[in-house]
Amino acid sequence: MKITGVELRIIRMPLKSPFTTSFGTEYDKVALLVTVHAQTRGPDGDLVETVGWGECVAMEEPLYSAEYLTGAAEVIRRFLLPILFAAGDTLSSEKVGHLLTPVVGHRMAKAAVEMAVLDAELRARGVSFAEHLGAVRDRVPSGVSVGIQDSIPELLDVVDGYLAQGYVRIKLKIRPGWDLAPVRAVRERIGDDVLLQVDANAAYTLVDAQLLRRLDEFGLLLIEQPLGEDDIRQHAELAKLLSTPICLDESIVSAKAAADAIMLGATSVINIKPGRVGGYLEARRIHDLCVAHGIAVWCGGMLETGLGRGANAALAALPGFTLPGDISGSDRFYAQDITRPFVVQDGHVAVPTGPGLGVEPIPEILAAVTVTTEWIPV
Ligand code: NPG
Repeated sequence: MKITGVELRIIRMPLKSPFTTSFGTEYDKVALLVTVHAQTRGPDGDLVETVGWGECVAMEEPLYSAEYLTGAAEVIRRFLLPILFAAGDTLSSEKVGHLLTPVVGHRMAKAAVEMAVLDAELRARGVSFAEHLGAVRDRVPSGVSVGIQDSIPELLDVVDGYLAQGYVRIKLKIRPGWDLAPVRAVRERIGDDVLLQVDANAAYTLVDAQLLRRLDEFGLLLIEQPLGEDDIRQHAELAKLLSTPICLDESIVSAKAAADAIMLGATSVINIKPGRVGGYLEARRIHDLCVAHGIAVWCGGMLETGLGRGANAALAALPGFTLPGDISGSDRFYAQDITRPFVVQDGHVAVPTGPGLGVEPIPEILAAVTVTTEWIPV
């Protein structure tokens, strides 16, 4: 495959309601889309034009991770694309990660570029993401992430609403001052049978171990990323004190980091986010590693548009994804998605079956949310 040009596009989509986590409140989703235009050789040797879409999950500000949106655009434009352009017609999706190794870090930027190349390649071959990655299911259970609310009654109303829509697992965002009381109230309201987990987004330190231990009484599926991104050893210490399983998110930036965290006893469940780990192919490697170690995995979410949501659903259909992911319906965040919407039916989201991502932006809707576009010729 040979890239002939790339478009970088920034879009802004209003959220239906503000989304508050321990690191801030989002009112809009700003996303960077990467469209790769390429040529491949068809089965009879003809040149075939193909287009692939990638979505970069970096947020506007570096609060969840060191990467941020306009920084990712700069890295893609200035450092990543020249490497892929130089590969000429020897490029393939499997080579992208390796070719980009000289650039240190910037995994979200790399993931977006690899996703677009993979999509272009698979569309040309008529193969879906799900089939390529090794999916074994045609639908995946849908969990929902509930942001920090202004009051416990409001939280209970929001949770009731999601359960009525069929979500099979509730994840509550927590932070110091919004932890034991909301979790207790929700557990009492929903009963013991509904899957419930919490996500601290690195808001605590090991000094809070006694407080976090009090979450054990609520029968949580897991506690996600209680401590800092680089606190792997401290997570291992915390794991000895809690009966609630620890699940790492921010700390797992690669298959190597996952291997270290598993061997240190820092995590017994892993949230796999393709953007955070550098792409869907590294995400699959982490899945394989976790299956080998008996570590449960689930697919995280970063408020993706239908593009990333479709790819995440495909990944979550791999056999090791035994827990419901943060793969909600498009209407969890957006009045209108840029692709056909993903809907939750019987608590599940269907895995796209068409070539590549199996979904594409609807031109008028995409145009309406576009802030900037930039064409980068080879
Ligand atoms: O359903 O897409 C979703 C959101 C799930 O809570 C969610 N994501 O920490 O996992 C997280 C959180 C997040 C969102 C993190 C955006 C970073 C950016």
